[in-house]
Amino acid sequence: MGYVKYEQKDLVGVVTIDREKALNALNTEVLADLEAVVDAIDLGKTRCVIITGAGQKAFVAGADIGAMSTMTKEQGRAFSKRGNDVFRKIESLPVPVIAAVNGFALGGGCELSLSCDIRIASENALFGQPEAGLGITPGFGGTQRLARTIGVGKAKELIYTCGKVKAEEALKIGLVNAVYPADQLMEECIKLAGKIARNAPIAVRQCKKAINLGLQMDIDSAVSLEAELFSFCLDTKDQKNAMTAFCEKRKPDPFIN
Ligand code: CO8
Repeated sequence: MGYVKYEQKDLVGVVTIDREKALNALNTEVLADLEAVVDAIDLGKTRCVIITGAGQKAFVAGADIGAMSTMTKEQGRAFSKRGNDVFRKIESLPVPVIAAVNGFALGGGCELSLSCDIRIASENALFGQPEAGLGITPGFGGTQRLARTIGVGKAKELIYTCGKVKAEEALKIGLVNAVYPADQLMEECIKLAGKIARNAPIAVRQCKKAINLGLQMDIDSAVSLEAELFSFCLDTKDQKNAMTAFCEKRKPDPFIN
């Protein structure tokens, strides 16, 4: 797992993509390491995950262009599938995932951030999908997740023009939830993760499931899924703890996993 580090900070897991000399660009080895680290997360003691890039300059500057430059169609298909499988795994983690975008988030880097639940950026972050300028399409879900995140019109504009989006604009178009000075980014992401981790862990997981799965469904099926997950929560120790405390006008006991 040489290219990806993991640190457990109480209930929060911090994943760092660490290939700094190539601005954390994703090649097959980095993707394999990322998958191994994600697979190894102990969900019994983790309520939120943060993904970031090593160094001050880049979150992830894209898929590895050198590696892609000589790929055959079959190798390209396999590489795209590899990235998509890992990103789907991240998107489907039962706990929320925050992208702490600490610099360039281009191509595959922007796509990685889009597979996370929430994006928080440093002031020097730069987003974009430069693929059309390199003679390819986005290949790790960018055409789909960017359109779902910021709307079809703006996503098409960015993808067709290879436009770059600075942090402040990313905030305006809803690509990120907040922007902080670089030296405060991790601290703020840990704070946000802490707010998530303080809530009932079973409920938070069901909320993520309801949003992610529900958005793929028609509205009737989606609200019915929500009702299922809501009623599932009614039978949990977390709900008994929190609602009993409310009725007794006291704080709930800390939620335990
Ligand atoms: N791939 C490989 N190496 C990279 C990449 C990358 N995406 N980005 C940066 N690097 C390397 C550079 O080659 C350089 O290496 P070296 O020191 O050995 O020359 C090192 O990182 C530092 O980069 P720079 O010297 O270029 O740093 P600058 O500060 O001058 O520029 C930039 C920073 C603007 C980020 C510049 O490096 C750049 O433009 N990088 C490429 C960004 C890009 O186009 N990314 C999108 C790639 S396409 C993609 O991600 C497709 C995803 C879907 C794949 C599906 C597969 C089928």
